[in-house]
Amino acid sequence: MFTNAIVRVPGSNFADGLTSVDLGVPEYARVMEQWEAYCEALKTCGLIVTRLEANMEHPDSTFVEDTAVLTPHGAMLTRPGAASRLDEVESIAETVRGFYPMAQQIIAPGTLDGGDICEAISPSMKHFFLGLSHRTNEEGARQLAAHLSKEGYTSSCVDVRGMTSILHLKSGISYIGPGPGGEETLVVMEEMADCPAFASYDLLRVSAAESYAANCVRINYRVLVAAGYPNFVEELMRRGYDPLVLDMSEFRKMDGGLSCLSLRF
Ligand code: CIR
Repeated sequence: MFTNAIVRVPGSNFADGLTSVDLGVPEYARVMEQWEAYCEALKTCGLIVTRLEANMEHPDSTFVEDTAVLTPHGAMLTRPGAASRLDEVESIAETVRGFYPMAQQIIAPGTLDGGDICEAISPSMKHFFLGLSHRTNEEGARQLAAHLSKEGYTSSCVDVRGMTSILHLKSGISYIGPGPGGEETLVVMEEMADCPAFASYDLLRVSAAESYAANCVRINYRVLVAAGYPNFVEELMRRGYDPLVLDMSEFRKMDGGLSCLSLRF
């Protein structure tokens, strides 16, 4: 069960952040509307939400997930792979250390974005998938794996560098935990569904047409899902999950998804 979340208010220069997609310029009023709805959803899931002020020096800094990896045992501050995002970590470190005084940090030449780290933790599962991407390198993954191993977690790398349609590992997969029948469920986009690393999981395949929906977030008894993907929502419900649908159109324009807007712990 999660009890807390850290979020950061999007700055009015949000549209100046990095993007690889051509979906238009985010409209700030709608960004804020969608972001407030997201924060409300976190509260609906039972979380206490710590809200950080907008950081105008870093337009991507509302994507707080990329700056830390938090587990029930400890924290690792990251070293983001995009140069423009490196200093975001400094601006969140104090808040993270308030919850995790012993927080560690990825050091150079390692790079790592939290969006590449997919935890699969349940009473019977203590594993992390570490995505190797254009943001997270082998050294970053090695440092995190060593840290997680001390905390009693296993981990394995999944190379997504050849997948041009996704930025991070979690753009393509999400662990949504045990379903009502106890099945360990991994949501996967079609392109990644045959990856041998996922063979022991109960896979919920997301069709190519609904690929963006693969970035969803299980929080306690709910699953946050992006609006506009009815087949995925139907399949989640059929399996006994309780989806909470949120409009993500403005964040998607900047390569953002549901998981990247918060750190949950
Ligand atoms: C970036 O390119 O870094 C941001 N515009 C989007 C980051 C999304 N983060 C995530 O999915 N964890």
